[in-house]
Amino acid sequence: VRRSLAIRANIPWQLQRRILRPELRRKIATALAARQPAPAGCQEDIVDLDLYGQHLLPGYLSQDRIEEFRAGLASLTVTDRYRPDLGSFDADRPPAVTHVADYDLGALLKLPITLRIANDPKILGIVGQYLGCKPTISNILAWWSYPGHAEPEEAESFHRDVDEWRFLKLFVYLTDVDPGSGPHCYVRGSARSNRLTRLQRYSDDEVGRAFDRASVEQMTGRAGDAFLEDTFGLHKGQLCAAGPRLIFQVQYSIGPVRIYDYDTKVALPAGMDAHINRLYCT
Ligand SMILES: O=C(O)CCC(=O)C(=O)O
Repeated sequence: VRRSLAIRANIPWQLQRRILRPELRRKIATALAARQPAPAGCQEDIVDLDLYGQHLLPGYLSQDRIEEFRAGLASLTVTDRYRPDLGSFDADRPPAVTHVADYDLGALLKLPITLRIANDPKILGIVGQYLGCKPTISNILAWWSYPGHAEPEEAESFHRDVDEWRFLKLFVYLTDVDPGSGPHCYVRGSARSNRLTRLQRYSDDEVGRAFDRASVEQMTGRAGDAFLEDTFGLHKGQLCAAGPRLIFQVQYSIGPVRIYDYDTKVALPAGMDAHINRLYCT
């Protein structure tokens, strides 16, 4: 019974994964967004998000907030999302095989800064404008990427996320990210392109043949730099050649991403919107 319920719940998710033409996805998303609560106002010019799929927020987190976040994470352990059998370990002592390791969602939600950033009115304004409705926070992650590997694993190769009809991800660097520490990589304009829409991983050569080299953006930056990105566009987290990278991510969508379970919840902090936080707060 549990299995058939899970499959039934996944039908809307499976369906949206079959419609891969960006313009048709946009039309369906616009119709769905119109049935949701209206977004708050947006003060920012987001033409870059509409045209290229990215909006940069340099120096987004102040040094104090970076330190607060890093101090909160310091007492927590992480796990290898692809090798859960390795159990949890200290972030600065990863097993040699581990490429990426995540903080536990429950522990992350207990850090007040997590929901404070996720509910930043400036971010919510931009996201609401892009989605066409009041956003729903649909995933929250913080993870380390580690050096010491010759071959990319999973999201370290180009791919599209096909999670929901329309969504955006906020990426916040919590360490400096130079070319050796696995800068996030994005193909600007690809979220609106019909090229390479088959659901698979793509090599750098395939992307290089399909898109102009100048549109492939290497997101180096300082701790505190952030960007909003439509990751239906082609992207990857590159292999770290030298040092590790710590990143925080919040995903916003029209509704839930139906392959995630939303069992982990905390009390809704005072002043935060119940609809926006409905999947993570009671
Ligand atoms: O690690 C990265 O920069 C890429 C992450 C990614 O592929 C994603 O969040 O969808």
